[in-house]
Amino acid sequence: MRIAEIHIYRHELPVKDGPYVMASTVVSSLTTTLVKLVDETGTIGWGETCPVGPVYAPAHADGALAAIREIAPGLVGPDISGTRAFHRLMDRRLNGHNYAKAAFDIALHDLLGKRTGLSVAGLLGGLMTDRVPSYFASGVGSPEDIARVASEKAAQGYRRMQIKVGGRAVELDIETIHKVWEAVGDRMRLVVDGNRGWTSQEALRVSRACLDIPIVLEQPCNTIDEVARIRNQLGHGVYLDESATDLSAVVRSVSEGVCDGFGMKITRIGGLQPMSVFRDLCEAAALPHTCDDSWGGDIIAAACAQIAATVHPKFLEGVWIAEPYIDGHYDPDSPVKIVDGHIRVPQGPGLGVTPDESLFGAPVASYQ
Ligand code: 0XW
Ligand code: MG
Repeated sequence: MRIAEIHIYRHELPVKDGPYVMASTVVSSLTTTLVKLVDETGTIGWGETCPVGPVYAPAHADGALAAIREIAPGLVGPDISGTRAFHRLMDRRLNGHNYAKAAFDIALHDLLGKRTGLSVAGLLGGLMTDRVPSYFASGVGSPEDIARVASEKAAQGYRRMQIKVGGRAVELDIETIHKVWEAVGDRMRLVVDGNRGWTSQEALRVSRACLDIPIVLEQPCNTIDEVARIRNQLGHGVYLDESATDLSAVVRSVSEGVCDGFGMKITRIGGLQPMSVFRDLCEAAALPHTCDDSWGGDIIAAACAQIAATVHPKFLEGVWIAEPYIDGHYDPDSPVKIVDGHIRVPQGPGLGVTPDESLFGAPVASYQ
């Protein structure tokens, strides 16, 4: 197959009831970048990438657009023999910048699904389920507020919650963890996400102060080395998120036994093709993981649900999508929604969503 046209769009996603606060960043509105591929038969595929501001990860919205502009001209015309070959083609245009390549990768999977009549989950190995568990992620907030949110989310059907901490006195983080545990107990699995915000000593301190509470610590410190230094002294399991920057970081973390699982984002690892390799590595190592992204609308949400549906349920920690923080949907007919703490995998070929592209205005760049 050959790509005949590429169109790039940008769209603003204001944070509902914002801002959204994490240890290292406060965001009120996110700029998402959408990629529309059209092949020689006129079949269309959509992709998306939406960094959650410029500080959360080494990624930002203008960087995504610049990288997409660098790559796009080389994708129009050549024969695309498969998804791995497509990545090699992108790698010859630009070194790194996984989060931009992911938008093209997602669009190619959508397009291939539409050409073949298969869902993206079908292309990536096949559905294990048609309904995947979501999890709720709070922002950093007062112990009382987060405990109240936790009770509400448990009542709404969520079975897992991520509590954001970091960027403030650890005493407040410790109090928040205790208050949430008192409020919901075993009704939800609790993950405490430091978003790189604690020092090794602070992470140790929190773990010791919460020894009787069954939490997992997600990305407590900035680097793999900082986590490795205290790993054997922690009383809790550790998941890596931001530090699992690519497949080689994942292989290193697994082989060195640095973590017990991962929070993983499709765009960070480069798209659905590397995400499916990551899924298989985790299953081989018997490590659980999420299927998330940092932010984005229905295209990203559909991609997360499609890959998550292919993960063995015993290793699927949950799927985070930004839907609770966004007003409206790209696809009015098949919106990707969380109902009772779960997401129904979109039906139909490809991603199973068709955006109303009038929402995005005129393309910011086109190639043919
Ligand atoms: C909760 N998330 C999946 C959404 C935000 O992008 C941060 C992220 C995380 O786990 O760090
Ligand atoms: Mg995280």
